[in-house]
Amino acid sequence: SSRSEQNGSSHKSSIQGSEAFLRGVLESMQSVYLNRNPTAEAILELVHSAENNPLCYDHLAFRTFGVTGYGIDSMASFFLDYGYTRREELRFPAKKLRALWFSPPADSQDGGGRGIKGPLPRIFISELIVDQMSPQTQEIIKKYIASSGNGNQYAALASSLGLLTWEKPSYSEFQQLASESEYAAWTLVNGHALNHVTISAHRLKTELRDIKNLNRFIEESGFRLNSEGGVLKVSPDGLLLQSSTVADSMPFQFSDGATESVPCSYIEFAERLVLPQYKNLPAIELGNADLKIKLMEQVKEFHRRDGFEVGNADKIFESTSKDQLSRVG
Ligand code: OOG
Ligand code: NI
Repeated sequence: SSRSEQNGSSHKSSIQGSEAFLRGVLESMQSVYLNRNPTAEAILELVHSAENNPLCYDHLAFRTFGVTGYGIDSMASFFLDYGYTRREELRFPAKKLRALWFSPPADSQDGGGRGIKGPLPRIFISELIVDQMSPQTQEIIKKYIASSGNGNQYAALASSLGLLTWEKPSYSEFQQLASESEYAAWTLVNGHALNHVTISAHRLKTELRDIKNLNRFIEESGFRLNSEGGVLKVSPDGLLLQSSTVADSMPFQFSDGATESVPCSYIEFAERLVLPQYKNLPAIELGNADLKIKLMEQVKEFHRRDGFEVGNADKIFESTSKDQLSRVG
């Protein structure tokens, strides 16, 4: 049989070699994520059925401990090897975090499907600046990192298998980290697991392509959105709009036998508006609704606001915080 049949797709420019492997790894990371996070799974299903159209991912995000060899680079190396390009750095001094984002290979395929099978997403990887933590917290983080051996070289593998590369911590160690940095505590128990996937709102086809409608739809369907600094996070230029759910939580069995609920992952939504220099594409001026829709379809991702925004991200990090998880209503 032909290669495209073997891939389970009738797409004529079937995806080959390294890109197929990259997509396979992302699929595995996603299946770990969907198994652990029923809210994310339900929302993907809900938006997909409301749309009756394939949905695309804007980005995927990971967290790491910023200790030499274990930080952003440990996860980034996989994406760099598979054609991603390093982009801007973002700093969060109050949270003692930094992040980098990576854009997908320019020559990658559209994918022709939904989610991971669509256009390849951006990648957002952050790290805790461990040497700015208290000595106690640093000691715990370094102990678990040491227990992982060369685990730092297998961050992507661990993520796609849903495994921690280090031993399970005790509950008191988790609490010590949580008292100082909820990000640190999250990373200790979730490791390299996908922190969130982000639905690309502007690439939806129904009125849900407007993130305000999407947010209303999600809330009316009974899901809670992260309210930190307001549900809708807007960049200073007004062109990057983001929102996210409050993370699901899961029982975690600690090494001392205690089983306690810990935050897992969440799902995010992002709408990227058309950049001012492309605003005057004829579509906008014509006032002919049919023509406008047709021409708007000519607007490509590169015509839109790219990248991330510190002010938005700072609030989105709170999607796994105790404050948001324990919020009522
Ligand atoms: C990442 C939060 C920031 C974005 O898109 O700006 C973010 C995290 O919670 O690890 O996702
Ligand atoms: Ni994000």
